[in-house]
Amino acid sequence: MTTEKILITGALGQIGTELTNRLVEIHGAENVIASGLDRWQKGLTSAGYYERMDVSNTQLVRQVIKDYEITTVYHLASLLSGTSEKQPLFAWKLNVEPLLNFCEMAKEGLISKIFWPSSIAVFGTGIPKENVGQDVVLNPTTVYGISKMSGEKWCEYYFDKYGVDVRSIRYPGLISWKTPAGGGTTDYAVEIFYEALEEKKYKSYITENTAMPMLYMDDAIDATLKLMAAPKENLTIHSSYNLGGMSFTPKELAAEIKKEIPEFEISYDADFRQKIADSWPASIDDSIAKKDWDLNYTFGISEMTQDMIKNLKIKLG
Ligand code: AKB
Repeated sequence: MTTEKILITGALGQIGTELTNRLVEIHGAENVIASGLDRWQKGLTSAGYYERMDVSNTQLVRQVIKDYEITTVYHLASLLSGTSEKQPLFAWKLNVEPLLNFCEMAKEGLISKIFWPSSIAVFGTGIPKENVGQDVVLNPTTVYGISKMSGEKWCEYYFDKYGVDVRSIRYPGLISWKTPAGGGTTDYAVEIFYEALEEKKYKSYITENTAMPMLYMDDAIDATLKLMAAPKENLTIHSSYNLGGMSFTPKELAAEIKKEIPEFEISYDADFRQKIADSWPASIDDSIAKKDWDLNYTFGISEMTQDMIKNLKIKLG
C-alpha cells in the first residue's frame, strides 16, 4: 500500500482535474488532497479531501502540509500566457513565489518530492523554430515565459544546492475534453472542437500556418506520472524536461476536424496571442525525456481529433 500523501494545487484546473483522478486511482482517495480557490461542493473532485486555499498564503499552505503529513506536492496552480500578459505582476507572484515556498519546505524536510509544470513558453527569440533542443538559449518575451524560466532556474538551484527532488516538464499546449483550459495561447486547439460541434464554424485567433507543439491530456498525465515514478538517479535534467507531443497548425487541425464534421469551416482573425505564438517553437526535441524516463505518446493529431469529437458529442449531448 502507498505511503505517499499527495497535495495537488490548482486541482480544479485543466490538468488538475484529470491528474487528481489518476492519482486517486493509484494511491486511493484517502491519500489525495485536492486544493483550489473554489468553495467545496459535492462532486467537485474525486480526492478524499479538499482544501479551499490560496496557494500564495504561505502560512496556510504550510499548515495544510503539516496537518495532512504531505509527502508529495503536484503544484499546478498557475496563470497561463494570455492572462499573464494582462496581469504581469500578479502572474509573477503566483507563478514563482509559491514554488519557492514548496522548495523551502522540501529543503526543511517537510515534504520529499515536488512536481511543477513549466512550459514551451520558456523559449523565445533567436533560436530555430523547429525541433528545439533542451539546452538552447532561453530568451522568453512573455511574462508567463519569464516566470516559467525563473521557476526552472529555482528548481535547478534547489536541487544543486540542497538536493531537493523537484521534477518538471515543459508542457506544450494541452488538449482535453473534460475541463476547458483558460487564458492560454494554445487554447484555440480546445475551443475549436466545441465550436465545430455547436456552430460548425470557428474563428481562430492564431493564423492558419502557425505551428505549435501540442499534447493530448492522456499523454500529458501519463508523462507526468512516469517522470514522478522514475528513479531519481536516472534524471539528468533538473530544470525542466522538453516535451514535444505533436505539432500542427490551425489549418491542419481544421482539415482533421473536417474529416469528422464535413460542414465545418474555419476563418482567421489574429489577436494579441499571435505575437506570443510567433515567439514560441513550432516543434520540440524531447529525446532526453525519452532516454531518461521512457517518455512515449499514444495520440497523434488524428487519434486526438477523433477522441475529442467522440467524447465531446457525449458531453455536449
Ligand atoms: C499557454 O498557451 O499559455 C499554455 C502553455 C503552452 O504553457 N498552454
